Amino acid sequence: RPVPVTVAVTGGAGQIAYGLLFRIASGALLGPDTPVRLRLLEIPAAVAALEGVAMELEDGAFPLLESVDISDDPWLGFSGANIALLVGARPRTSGMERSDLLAANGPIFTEQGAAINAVAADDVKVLVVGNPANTNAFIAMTNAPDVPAARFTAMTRLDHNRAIAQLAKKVGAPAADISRMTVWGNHSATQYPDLAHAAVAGKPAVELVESSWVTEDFVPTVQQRGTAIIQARGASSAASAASAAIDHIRDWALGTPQGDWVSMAVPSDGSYGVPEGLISSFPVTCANGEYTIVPGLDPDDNARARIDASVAELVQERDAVIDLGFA
Ligand code: NAX
Repeated sequence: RPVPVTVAVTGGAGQIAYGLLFRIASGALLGPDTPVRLRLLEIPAAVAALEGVAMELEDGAFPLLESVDISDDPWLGFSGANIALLVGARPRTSGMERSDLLAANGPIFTEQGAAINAVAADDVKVLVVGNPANTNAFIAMTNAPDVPAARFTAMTRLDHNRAIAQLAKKVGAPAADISRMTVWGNHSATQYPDLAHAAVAGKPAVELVESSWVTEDFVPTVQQRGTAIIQARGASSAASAASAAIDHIRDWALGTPQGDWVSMAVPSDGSYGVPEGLISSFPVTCANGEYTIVPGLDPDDNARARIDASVAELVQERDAVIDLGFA
């Protein structure tokens, strides 16, 4: 019988987790042969609700689900974790500036980074979903000096999937026909969804759509999609975010298809002029449990300016959390 994988999930009683946990339990994360041990983390006020989620997981009688442990202590919750999904975060409430959000989340990701450093498995892979995701991941990474920095990533896969969906709809092709989509920068409205290298059934996407559609429709629609979902649903994206988190980890662990790539926010190695160590979204390929930033793309002047603007925002966020003493 294969060795079970321990998956820690924070924000276990939240709405993304409610979509995420049942798919993990069903085998969607690591395939139908890998048993899973879930460790769910919450704040004390939400532990009762988390007990309810754990009861429902039990009631699923999932053949692959070996155990479910719940805790409000990161030093227990991340113990032995091979995969850590940092979904819980302090939400932005009305009147809160972005700087307030950084300050509110700093202590959470400082503590969780330290706990991962101390008690997670040696091979731990970390995905931060909770916003501001890139900078929260930066804080966690900085507070985990013994874990290789490359293991700390943030989620732009939902943006990537949204971009694929928009292009697929535009050209009337199934999403499965779209390859080499790219999202650059921050998971925020400054992100740059870039279809310069995207293909539809192997054909360059730029030959199939008008450039005015790209600038006036595609890019703003992807950037504003989160807001559109909130307006329509009265709540932020949850099931689609959960699905994107599954995609991110599955591809990182099991590999990307030949000839395709995905978008992940990862610590920069200096590629594409992104300052080293900044957690920014890049096109990456994955194999053998590791990702590699796709080399040698040549962003045109417009793309360059868009990437630079998003990276400048990330630099500001990084400097703000360093000033606040979180990194
Ligand atoms: P919810 O408010 O439904 O759930 C969050 C849960 O996290 C709550 O139950 C809360 O008690 C818990 N939590 C807060 N602090 C915690 C801590 N220190 N340890 C453990 N648990 C803690 O939010 P949900 O809709 O699930 O969204 C979660 C996060 O994902 C938010 O920050 C949200 O902004 C972010 N998102 C990120 C996306 C991305 O693409 N990167 C897209 C979706 C989503 O907006």
